[in-house]
Amino acid sequence: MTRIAIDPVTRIEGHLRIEVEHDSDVVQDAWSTGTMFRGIEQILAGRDPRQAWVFAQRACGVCTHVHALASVRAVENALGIAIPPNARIIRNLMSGVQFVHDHVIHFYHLHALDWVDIVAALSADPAATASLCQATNPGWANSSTAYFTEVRTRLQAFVDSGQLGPFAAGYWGHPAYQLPAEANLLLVAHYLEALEWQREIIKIHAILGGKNPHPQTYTVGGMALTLAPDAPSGVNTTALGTIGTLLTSIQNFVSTVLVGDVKLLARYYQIPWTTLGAGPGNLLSYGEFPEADGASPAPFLPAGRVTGRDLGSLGPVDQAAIAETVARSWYTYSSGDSGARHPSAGETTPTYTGPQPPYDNITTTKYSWLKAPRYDGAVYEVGPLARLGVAYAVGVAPVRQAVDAFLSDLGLGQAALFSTIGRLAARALETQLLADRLPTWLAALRTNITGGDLRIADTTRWSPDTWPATASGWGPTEAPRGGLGHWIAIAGGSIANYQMVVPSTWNGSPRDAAGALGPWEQALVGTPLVDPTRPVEVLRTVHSFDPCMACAVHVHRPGS
Ligand code: NFE
Ligand code: MG
Repeated sequence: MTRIAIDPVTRIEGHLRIEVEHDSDVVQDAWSTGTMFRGIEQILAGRDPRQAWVFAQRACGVCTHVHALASVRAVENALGIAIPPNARIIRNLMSGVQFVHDHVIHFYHLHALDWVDIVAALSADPAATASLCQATNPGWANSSTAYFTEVRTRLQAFVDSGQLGPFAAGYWGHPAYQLPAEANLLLVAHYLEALEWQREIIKIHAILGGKNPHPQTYTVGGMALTLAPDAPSGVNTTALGTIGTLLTSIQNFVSTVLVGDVKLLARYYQIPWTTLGAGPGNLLSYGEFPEADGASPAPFLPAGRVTGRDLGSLGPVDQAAIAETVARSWYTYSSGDSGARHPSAGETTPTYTGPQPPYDNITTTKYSWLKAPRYDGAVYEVGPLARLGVAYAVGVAPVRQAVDAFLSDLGLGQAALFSTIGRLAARALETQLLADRLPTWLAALRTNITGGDLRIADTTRWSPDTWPATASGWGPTEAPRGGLGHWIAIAGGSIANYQMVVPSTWNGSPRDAAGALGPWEQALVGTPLVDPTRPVEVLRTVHSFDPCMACAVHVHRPGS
């Protein structure tokens, strides 16, 4: 047995160490370590619940607003506030755009280089790359030989300069890279195009939220925005027109470039990557994008659970069944045990017990700043694969069509979804489903405004005088990386307890009190390593979950 550690894992947000033990070049065991402490939950204690979202969304600058959304929902749930339809639609638009933006950046800028060999792209034939582009991304304008000649020249100049920047220290030339040179050049070209594109489309957040990251227009009870066709600023006719134009750009790029590229990559890597990286095979989604109002509005992507890698299975989500253990995490509970604790009774008491640097070979009982969230004691994966798996199980027609078409295109069965490539495919298909859905939400907003419904927030319970002495609630949302929940307890008008259970805590969790490995850890076991000194295969599977440790890393206390 030999141990290797990747520390830090790069092309993620935050600080992650992955350690694996391999034998005969196959991973036998794995440890996922969040290496910095999270402190937002303590910062929130004692504050005004109406302010919580402003602090909470600073959890992360990558999933830029989802903590604000979960936070206002938690307070609204605790105080029994129903938001008006326009606020619901604007929140959907903000979240939908966040998903699309985040997923595209993940594929091209955080994940592609695990599959795309930058140096090999230099030997591509531009004319053959143009043909490949026309077949992969039909109708996309940048598909000429001259264009790919120019991209190759730009890339060559970059490599010749020795200033590789984001391309430095890659495993270039590694035998696990399986793309032909032309596919490498095509994906490098789209890496660069996606950089330009993302900067434009996220202007929707600037229009609806004032800025990005960390939009400023959330409020408990709705949104704090001017809303009227002829308003001098805010959401007026001009703004709606601009959003519409940007949504068209989103649809074009996603359907033509992103989905084509992910299919191309999946075709070349389906052997062996549709049989590796499975994870726990249990999927959980809170559901998101409510398309109606009232107490239990039907979401576009439904809530539910799938178990045992079986899309025929379907169970409900009851938040009472969620609990976190800290047996292997650097926390203690005041009760002295480290077993299952529902988030409403959660405690965040950091207790670092080593190891000390250089941390070689995890031998300590506790090895992560992430807690271990479980549902009914079982390990669940959250994220795009979970959302689409649950939506498939529920029978959501566009999801079934998209998933079935993808699988039949590649000649794959449903089992292939539970894999590293399955996770990439689910993320790309979800991006397309949302890109196609966003215009319907904009149209609904336009109809409301034109029809004279300008309500954007319910302020009847704004004053703490109207609140009960104590109240508690939870705010679920789906963030790009998966199910996100905030739990709040209010007493005397202030926050008595605040707990956040984030997607990357589910997926990146360490072992629990029962010894069960977290999803990343499980997904790594069984992975063959072509060259253990350059473990690109480990990165492929960990990155396929799109880790964000920043959601687990906000306060670094010197000495802790
Ligand atoms: Ni910081 Fe996040 C998302 C949340 S955590 S990126 O998506 O919530 O995984
Ligand atoms: Mg937490």
